Amino acid sequence: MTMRLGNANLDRLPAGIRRPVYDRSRVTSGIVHLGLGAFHRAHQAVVIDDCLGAGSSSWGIIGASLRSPETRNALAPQDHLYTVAVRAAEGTAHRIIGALLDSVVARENPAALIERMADPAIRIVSLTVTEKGYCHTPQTGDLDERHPDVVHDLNNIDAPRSAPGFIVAALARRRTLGIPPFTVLCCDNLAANGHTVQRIVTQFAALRSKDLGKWIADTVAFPCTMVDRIVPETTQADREALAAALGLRDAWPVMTEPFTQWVVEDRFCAGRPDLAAAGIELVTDVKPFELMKLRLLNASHSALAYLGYLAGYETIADTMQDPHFARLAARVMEEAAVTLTMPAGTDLAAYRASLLKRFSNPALHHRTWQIAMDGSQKLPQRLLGAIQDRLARNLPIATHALAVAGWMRYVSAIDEQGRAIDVRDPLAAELASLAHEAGPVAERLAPALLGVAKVFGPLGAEPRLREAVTAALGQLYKDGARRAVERLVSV
Ligand code: CS2
Repeated sequence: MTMRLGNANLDRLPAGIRRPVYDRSRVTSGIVHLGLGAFHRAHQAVVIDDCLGAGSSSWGIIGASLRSPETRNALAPQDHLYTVAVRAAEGTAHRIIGALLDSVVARENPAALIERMADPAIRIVSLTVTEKGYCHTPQTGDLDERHPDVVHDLNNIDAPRSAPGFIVAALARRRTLGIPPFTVLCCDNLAANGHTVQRIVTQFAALRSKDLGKWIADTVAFPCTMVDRIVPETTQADREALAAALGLRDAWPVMTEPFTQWVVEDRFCAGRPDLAAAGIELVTDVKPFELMKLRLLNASHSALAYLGYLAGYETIADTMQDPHFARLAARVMEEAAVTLTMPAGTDLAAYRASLLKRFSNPALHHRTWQIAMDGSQKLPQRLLGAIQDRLARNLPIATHALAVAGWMRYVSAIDEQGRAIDVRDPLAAELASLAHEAGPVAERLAPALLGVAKVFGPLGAEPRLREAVTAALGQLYKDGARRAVERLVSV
């Protein structure tokens, strides 16, 4: 049986494989990361690995999974080392990351996580808990005070479940002990992510005590960030291919693309690693980067995911092989582009072209189903903001409307062949029941779903949106996604 990756056998790796260039035993922890998924491990942890290599040795990462023990169970027996496989058409490059020093599972021992977060050595708490992990209303960006995890956490302040619950518990502990606060660094695709998380956390804290809410608002930094790297879920086949390449077994490697970008607002309250040394863009205003990414990359990604799934495509790369769908992605970007002010130094045409190329990467097996997940949390910042801005200028919204209609058809949970769709979304049950009541009739289903205020807010009542989405959904029911996309891009 192949030996397991670990500190003791790094020197057995084939010569071409990058590995930590620093002495891991001398690295101390400075960051607690909540949400130890593949994205964090392929993105921020790689940057921190570079920082450690460049001498910032007090910024190692303690990773926390909020619920599942799977990642910890996979990584602990291999000294928290893991492989990042960077895949391109030309081949795969492997790199072993050493930045993750330890991991905890919050569900098993919430007190242990709070204690780690309250440790004065920890100066940053970063997060990738996905959009739904913030217990907020995506439409407004406010804490959802009736969210079951929020209710739970307010009743169990020392044994929370949610990310905001842990942050508030740890900050409260630090305040009591006279330890200065850490920076909260959100790395999820939320609109104005730092500001949004600041609002959520201070609202949560104020429900515990006004003073605590004020102390957090006054002393904690919540920088905004734009994060970008495509990281599909790791499969069993990926693990096997990797073992063959490494000669060692890695229970949970992560698969990604060559491109990576992290733009960070340079506002930290307790120091930070030398991110510039790792090539990270530190800026005073992340907004133009964030809007560019959400409205160009994520919007077209979601459009490809819903409509591609309905058309029977398994992955984004498969979907992009269909020239009509490749044009659909370009069209979404064209519609969104006029709503953007591009960041200084970024060329719109080159950015768009690079997205189309990244989506077409044949070496990435990025499932349309994976991206289709949690649409109720993603639509506002990806599609609805651009729709709102275009309507304000009286511009047509046909492509965005087709994407929204694709989401509607998808969350109705029955595909074009009459088979069930495994819809994963916090609102899945509510959406499916609305769809069931309305039946497969665009004139009924579109207004019913546009009425879901948590997703659409007042925009849902806008007649031009209703009309465009109803027409697009009608097309999807009549002709199917493939024909509807073809027709849209042919005019
Ligand atoms: C994707 C993103 O799953 C999704 O919704 O659109 O995870 C996307 O791959 C990343 O944001 C790319 O940076």
